[in-house]
Amino acid sequence: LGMLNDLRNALAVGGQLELHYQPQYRLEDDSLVGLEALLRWQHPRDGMVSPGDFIPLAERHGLMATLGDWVIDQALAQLSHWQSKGMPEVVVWINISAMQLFQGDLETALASGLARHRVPPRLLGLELTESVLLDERAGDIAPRLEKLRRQGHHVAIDDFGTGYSSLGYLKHLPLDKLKLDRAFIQALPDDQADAAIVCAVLAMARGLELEVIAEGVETEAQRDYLRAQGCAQVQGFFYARPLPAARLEAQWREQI
Ligand code: G
Ligand code: G
Ligand code: MN
Ligand code: NA
Repeated sequence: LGMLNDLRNALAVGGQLELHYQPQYRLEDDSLVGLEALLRWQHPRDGMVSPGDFIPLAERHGLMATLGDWVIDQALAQLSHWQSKGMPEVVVWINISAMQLFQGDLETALASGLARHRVPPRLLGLELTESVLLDERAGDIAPRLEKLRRQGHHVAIDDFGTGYSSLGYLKHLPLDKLKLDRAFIQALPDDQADAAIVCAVLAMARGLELEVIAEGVETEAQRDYLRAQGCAQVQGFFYARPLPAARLEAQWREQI
């Protein structure tokens, strides 16, 4: 409960939460095409706390709407800042939790943020983890996603392949992109089972006209293998770790 009060305090006082940004590259020409925004909490005593720890806490104790709204606002403020500095257009992808999708008013939070920061919706992508689709409240997720896409957002399924969901949803849900989970990338190119799964997902995605990004690319051999198999995009420590906005921007400037 100490942690919970500390999180409430962090949301109230500001200055402890931060978004870091991890670059996403198109393999065809190594160009920067996107950034994934990842939440970081610098706890005043305990140092960096992982979102894997405090997001579940926020979800259990009714703080997720506030935290999610903060992420939306922060990402849009950053996009607006980069726009005003004339940086090239890239999509910033934020992670959306099940709670945000089913309990809060996500559409309104997004629409008012876009208007306030004067950012076009196509620049803010939404990542939904595959397990969201299994959520018992997910019965009517298709119209929700349809609405978000009508608002102009791109929608990606995060951690694809790890959620125990049936592939049938790919037929019914309006999606733009699959994020192939890093569990399938780690042992490439040697592991024959992972290689078979990755190739099958790439073929399936082509047929369904979905983009694919491979997550967790850590080695040159993994990158080369994914390129040879026609994977469009990659993200991972081989290219860059998630970085604070200012550091990311400095590296980005060197690439353009
Ligand atoms: O960055 P890291 O590996 O520590 O992230 C751990 C988990 O927290 C990942 O599953 C990631 O998707 C999730 N996460 C990171 N930032 C956010 C965020 O802003 N919102 C939500 N809902 N999840 C996030
Ligand atoms: O669940 P999600 O895919 O949003 O999780 C993203 C998390 O994965 C982030 O916390 C990020 O730090 C982490 N991550 C990003 N690239 C790599 C990588 O190449 N290797 C590993 N092990 N983790 C990564
Ligand atoms: Mn993600
Ligand atoms: Na993932």
